[in-house]
Amino acid sequence: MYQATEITSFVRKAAREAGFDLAGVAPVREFPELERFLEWVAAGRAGEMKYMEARDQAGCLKRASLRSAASWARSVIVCAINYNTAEAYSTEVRDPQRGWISRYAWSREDYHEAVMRRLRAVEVKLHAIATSTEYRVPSSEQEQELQTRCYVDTGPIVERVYAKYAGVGWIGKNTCILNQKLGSWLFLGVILTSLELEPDLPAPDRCGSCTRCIDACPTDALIAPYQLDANRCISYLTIEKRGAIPDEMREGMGRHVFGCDICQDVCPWNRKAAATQAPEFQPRKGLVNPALEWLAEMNAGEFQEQFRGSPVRRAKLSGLRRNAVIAMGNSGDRRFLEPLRKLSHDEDAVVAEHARWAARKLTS
Ligand code: B12
Ligand code: SF4
Ligand code: SF4
Repeated sequence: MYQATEITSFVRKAAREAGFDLAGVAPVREFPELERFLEWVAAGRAGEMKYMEARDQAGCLKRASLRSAASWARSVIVCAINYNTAEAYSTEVRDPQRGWISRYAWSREDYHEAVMRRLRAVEVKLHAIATSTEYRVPSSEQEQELQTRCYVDTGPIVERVYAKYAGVGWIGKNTCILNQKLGSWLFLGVILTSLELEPDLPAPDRCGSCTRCIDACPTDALIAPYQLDANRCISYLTIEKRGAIPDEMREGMGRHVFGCDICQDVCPWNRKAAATQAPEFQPRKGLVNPALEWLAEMNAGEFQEQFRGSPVRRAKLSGLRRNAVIAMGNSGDRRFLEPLRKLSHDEDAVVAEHARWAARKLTS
């Protein structure tokens, strides 16, 4: 007898045992928010993130539907883990010589690995239970083998939409998944499965009339409630964007060197967010408010050493140094003029050009 309810409760328990704070199940559907994804890509909001625009053989956007990428999938198990640590907001530092780094990125381990490890633990247990004699699943497709696939970020799926329908949280006006008890400092991970599990109810929207995130965004990236233009988002500019940052965006970036947390810092649902004890998410030495000059002058060897197994590697050395140089220009601290003059002749042309901009900014 196929006991969807029991297997679903078992999965939830397995997720808790693996260290997740939340888990739920969404059915595979063509949810209305996925239409928004099509509009978002068509409007060019993905910037240079070409992987967001990958298409299948029929020319359809892979991420917009699981139909082509995983036609066998019937349910999506969405797991979430709190990564909040007991540190002050990155932008609270007074010292102008220090930068702002988003809290997800100062972690000891890259979240892709930390979350994937836990997903795999759940996946193994799911396989064990689904094939045990007690629960053996007589699937509608005549005992076909159970299929599963785990993703953290890289799969052809808009994770937040499934998180909403799995009851993990609602999609806030800042576009992040927010949970009523835990807030939004959450990483998501998904397990696609061929099992028809019992779905959860979608989480209701609790943003109400609040617009704090939209009002606080320094670069007006939240162009409307629930709509983010990545081209204007500091997170995109500091992490994903290669080469030069458009001139008009540089000032608004403040002293951000990797990622941005402002639209979550201001969210009332994060006021009481608990801090995690998970060792992987505790900050690396020197990374909460890192010294800007240290980052700007970093060489390839130091970068490898300092950021081994860290999400910061994504920006690459050139991107991180470029970001640090912009932050120096935005610091208002003229002690940076001397190092910036040297950096204006850097062998990395991107760093050199941004250093000239920063020096001009400090003297203007
Ligand atoms: C590309 C990407 C980015 C891009 C684009 C962000 C974005 N908002 O799309 C950039 C680089 C900017 C980014 C930044 C961040 N990211 Co990111 N990112 C992703 C990734 C890989 C894909 C996201 C995606 O598909 N975007 C597509 C657009 C269309 O989605 P959307 O803007 O969220 O819009 C949705 C809704 O708002 C809704 N919608 C849109 N319009 C409307 C209108 C109305 C009226 C309504 C009701 C709904 C609605 O539909 C859309 C979905 O189709 C996911 C992982 C994944 N595979 O899903 C991680 C992910 C979303 N990122 C994550 C994180 C942690 C971050 C940052 C916090 C990191 C940081 N500190 O810098 C910031 C947060 C910035 C922000 N406010 O979103 C987490 C989010 C966890 C959470 N609690 O929500 C994810 C899920 C990664 C993970 N596995 O944990 N990210
Ligand atoms: S991450 Fe920063 S730049 Fe991006 S939408 Fe939020 S506040 Fe704006
Ligand atoms: S700041 Fe307000 S509008 Fe923005 S996500 Fe939080 S509750 Fe929603």
